[in-house]
Amino acid sequence: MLERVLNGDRRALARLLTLIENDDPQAAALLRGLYPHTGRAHLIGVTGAPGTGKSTLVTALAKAYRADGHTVGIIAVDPTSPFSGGAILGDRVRMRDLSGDAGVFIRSMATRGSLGGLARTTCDAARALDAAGYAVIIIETVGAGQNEVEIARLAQTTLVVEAPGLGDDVQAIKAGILEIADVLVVNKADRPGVENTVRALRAMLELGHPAAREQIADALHHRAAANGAPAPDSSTWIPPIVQTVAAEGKGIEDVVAAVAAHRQFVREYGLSARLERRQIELEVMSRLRDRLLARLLTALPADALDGLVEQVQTRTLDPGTAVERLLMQIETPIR
Ligand SMILES: Nc1nc2c(ncn2[C@@H]2O[C@H](COP(=O)(O)OP(=O)(O)OP(=O)(O)O)[C@@H](O)[C@H]2O)c(=O)[nH]1
Ligand SMILES: [Mg+2]
Repeated sequence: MLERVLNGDRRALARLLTLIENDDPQAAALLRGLYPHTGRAHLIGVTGAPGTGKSTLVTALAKAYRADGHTVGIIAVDPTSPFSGGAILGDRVRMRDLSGDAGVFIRSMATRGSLGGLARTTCDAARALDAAGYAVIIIETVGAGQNEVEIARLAQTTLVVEAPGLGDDVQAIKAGILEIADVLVVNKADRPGVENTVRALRAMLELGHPAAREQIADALHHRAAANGAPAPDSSTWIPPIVQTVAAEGKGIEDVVAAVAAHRQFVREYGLSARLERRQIELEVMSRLRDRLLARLLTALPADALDGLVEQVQTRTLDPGTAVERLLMQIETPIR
């Protein structure tokens, strides 16, 4: 199966993705074998509020990359619920233009209720596509929750998609989603109010550099210091704002150019290795946390929480002490 995935066998790849999604032990073994063959694809994250046109944009981007001769893998993440089959179906319909193209592989992933596991599952799925040889991998997620931020961290370039007339132009900004943007796409530029959206985003960018930018600036500063020169002002990546009408394929080449410019910037300043290192650190820690938590929880008796919750509710116990009591019940060593 490993060989078949590496050779780009679509059925083997689909099967592997199912194993990954189901957290099957076989997936771990296969991923171990695939790992040395990963790290070649360019991962692009696409996120934003529901209905901003992400899937339409992803489809248009995939077509553009195909026209340039690149193979494209698409992962549409649906974190909402196991009952949102409709949304997934919608994506399939929207992306049907791409079906029949052997150079494109599309997969929808759902959480199946495993909170926190979604980022890991998506990461593994992206690795599978990477090992299977897809040159560009696009990951679409909805919204601005912790899951999306974590998923965006997997990507080398993250696009945040906004659209005019969603009622509240600063909605996404409040959720902190701008901090993860490498490229800001204002889609539905054919709609009224597009200038307001662009203006609001520009004002936000001018308010200062969010955390992610500081990290890059920090890396640049170290590099400049090593060369005995102060860091140049042009060395901070400011996310460009690109307007598109994804439904009509307008502005797509500008998005492709912005993604390429971001990639070039990251390479030019020697940031790729640094950012990857940081991503790996976060991933290993997050996997460790998940595993430790799962192990500790299985060590607890099934009814351990019930009595304690009642005591906390009746104010005979405080939550901190309740946790101490739970810890005392975990006798199994961690390993
Ligand atoms: N007017 C206009 N409509 C667009 C444009 N791009 C997409 N749409 C429409 O907007 C609707 C939502 O598009 P999707 O691509 O499904 O949006 P999405 O962000 O993927 O939606 P979710 O995945 O459900 O969050 C569809 O009816 C699209 O046809 C655009 O540039 N202009
Ligand atoms: Mg979508």
